Amino acid sequence: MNPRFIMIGGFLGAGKTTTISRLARHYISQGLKVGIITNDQTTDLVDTHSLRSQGFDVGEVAGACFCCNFNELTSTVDQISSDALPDIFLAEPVGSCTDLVATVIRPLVLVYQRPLDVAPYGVILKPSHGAKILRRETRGGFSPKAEYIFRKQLEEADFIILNRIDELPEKEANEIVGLLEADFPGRTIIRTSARTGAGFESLCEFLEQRGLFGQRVMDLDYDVYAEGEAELGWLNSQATVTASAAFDLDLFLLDLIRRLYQRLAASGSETAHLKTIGLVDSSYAVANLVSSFTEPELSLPSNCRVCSAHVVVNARVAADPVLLEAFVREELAAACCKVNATHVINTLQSFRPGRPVPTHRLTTETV
Ligand SMILES: Nc1nc2c(ncn2[C@@H]2O[C@H](COP(=O)(O)OP(=O)(O)OP(=O)(O)O)[C@@H](O)[C@H]2O)c(=O)[nH]1
Ligand SMILES: [Mg+2]
Repeated sequence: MNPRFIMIGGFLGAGKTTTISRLARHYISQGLKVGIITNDQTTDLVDTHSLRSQGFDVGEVAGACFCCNFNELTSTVDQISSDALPDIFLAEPVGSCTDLVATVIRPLVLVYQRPLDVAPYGVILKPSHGAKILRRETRGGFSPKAEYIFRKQLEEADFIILNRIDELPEKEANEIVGLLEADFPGRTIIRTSARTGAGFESLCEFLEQRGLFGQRVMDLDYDVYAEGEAELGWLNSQATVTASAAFDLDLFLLDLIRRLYQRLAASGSETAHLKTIGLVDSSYAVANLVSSFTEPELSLPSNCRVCSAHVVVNARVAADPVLLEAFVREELAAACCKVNATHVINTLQSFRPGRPVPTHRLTTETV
């Protein structure tokens, strides 16, 4: 049997990594071998560290999105396959990318030499920003160009995953489903919680389907897409934090995210996803913020007191990257000061994503 290739899309902070981690655990518990492929515009990706810390076999495509770095995607598939061929690949594209059917799924089917059994393409809807965008609220949130990307991501989906139902009142979930049905008629919508596992039976069932999937090639205005992506400041950084007395790693990360949350809120910058991981030997903790109007949270606690940790910060925020860098440098210093720690920033990249130039773009309607 050819390996199954499951790509899970969705906007920044929608829950892709959490969903992929849960799917990986599910498939592994069935005795299947799973390979995960992460993707980012640059190195030091929190998701890669987080998934590897959970024990998964992870290959990372760094430096550009899957579509612009297609050959790196296929060589990562080859690398993961070199020991033993996985039964299932789980792939997470960059959350500001769209046009993935034409630039990733169809080239995997039509150009790549290794036969893959490509699953229906599911896109996760993030309720915090999604509800505003679907309701066409003009207040708060992102610019129209970033919203264009959000909508285009949903348009090309074979099915839409409404995530975070654990915290979404049923009335609001029903409203979002109604708005999705009006804007994207005919799409199956699956309600899930990647946190609790609710709805995952239906998700796994849908992912098992075979047929005419991955066919929704779209008209896309690459100028608007590029400008929408470039409105985001992107920052990846990795630091070593050291103290003479042990400090609580979870509280440290949460304090750092809270500080950044306050700085970004004060500057009126909308957060797409702010995430940080603290790594110590075999323990790790992750803290996140997924919008300016939700609370920072500790998504994966370590329950550890430590004297030293590697701390990786990833920020995707509608803000000038220079400002973002200043905030991260200042608030990391302040968070360290609070626990009487010193720190060294080992790497830091902050930039606006460049114009997407796909390696392939296959727009014919059928195979
Ligand atoms: N309450 C709740 N939180 C969730 C759920 N799924 C994800 N989250 C949280 O949402 C945040 C973002 O989740 P990720 O899985 O990192 O999102 P992502 O789509 O991979 O984000 P990017 O890779 O940055 O685009 C984390 O704090 C998760 O713990 C869910 O079903 N319920
Ligand atoms: Mg992720």
